[in-house]
Amino acid sequence: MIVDNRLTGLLKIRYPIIQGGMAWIATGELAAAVSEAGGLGVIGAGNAPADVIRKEIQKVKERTDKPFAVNIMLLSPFVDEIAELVIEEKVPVVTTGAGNPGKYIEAFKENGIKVIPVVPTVALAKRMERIGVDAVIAEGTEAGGHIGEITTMALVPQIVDAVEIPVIAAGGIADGRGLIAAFALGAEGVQMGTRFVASTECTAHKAYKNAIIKAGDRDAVVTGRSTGHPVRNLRNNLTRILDKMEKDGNSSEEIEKIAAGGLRKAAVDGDVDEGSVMAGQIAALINDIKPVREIIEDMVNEAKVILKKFQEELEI
Ligand code: TUI
Repeated sequence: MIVDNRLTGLLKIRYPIIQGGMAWIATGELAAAVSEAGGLGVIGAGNAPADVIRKEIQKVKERTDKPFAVNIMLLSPFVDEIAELVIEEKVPVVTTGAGNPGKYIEAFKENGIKVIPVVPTVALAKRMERIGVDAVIAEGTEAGGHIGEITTMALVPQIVDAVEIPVIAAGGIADGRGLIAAFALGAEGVQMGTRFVASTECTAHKAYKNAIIKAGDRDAVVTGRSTGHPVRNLRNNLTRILDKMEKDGNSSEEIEKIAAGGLRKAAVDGDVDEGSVMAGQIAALINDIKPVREIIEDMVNEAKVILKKFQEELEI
């Protein structure tokens, strides 16, 4: 089975399923597993320097000859050296997050790198198309981590109507129903983060994965709205402290000091009480940890069943 559309053609992948480029979580092991299973695996560069990410790229190249990507987090202090690294290592695809990748696009294009930015608004999607990106990821506010304000349901069709390039839906997608919904909105692919955290191959701490499994529908909360840096995390001691600091009118610098290093604390050390457990609203739908290949194949099979049922029900 293969999905034949513009996105799978562009990226040379079997299924239009892209893995989120999650800092501290999207390591070479996870990225290689997703690419080997027919999706697009993504290494999350986060705030790491180039020498750290070079090792993750080597891991992927050792494990698979299929295409993969590096996600460049544009707020990183190492963004320039990561941009040079992906060119040097001939990484086939770059996704970007948390900003406007404009100043790097020309160099990436010159080196044959496909560029796919995450966009939280229609305006940014249009701007990105104008400067020549290959596709956009329309990420709704349901997503985990650093987020925009518009829901996936409202954002995806608006961006689909505003641009000609392929649109990938992200935020709130974890199974075949989400895949079909995204395609119904006009997307040609999906990006999933939280679902892939709860996978066998993901190297995040067991406690982080279990926090996702245990999460209920109201547990993925947003902090930092008032300071202009909204981030979605699973509710814990840290989110309660950050909430209180915001209400007490602390400056964004003071709040950032408390939040800094929180993702490493949760994802690597397994401190899910005091650390930052970034996850999307769909965490509550995820009830098992399974191999990446199963996540992808179950999802595509579920999508096929949904379509068949609908076709049978549809009176023409
Ligand atoms: O980037 C993400 N998710 C992330 S990045 C991250 S690391 C971090 N941690 C704490 C604070 C800040 C960052 C954790 N999760 N998703 C993609 C994404 N990009 N969501 C929203 C955006 C975005 C926002 C504004 C993209 C572009 C943008 O442009 C603003 C502009 O410059 O026009």
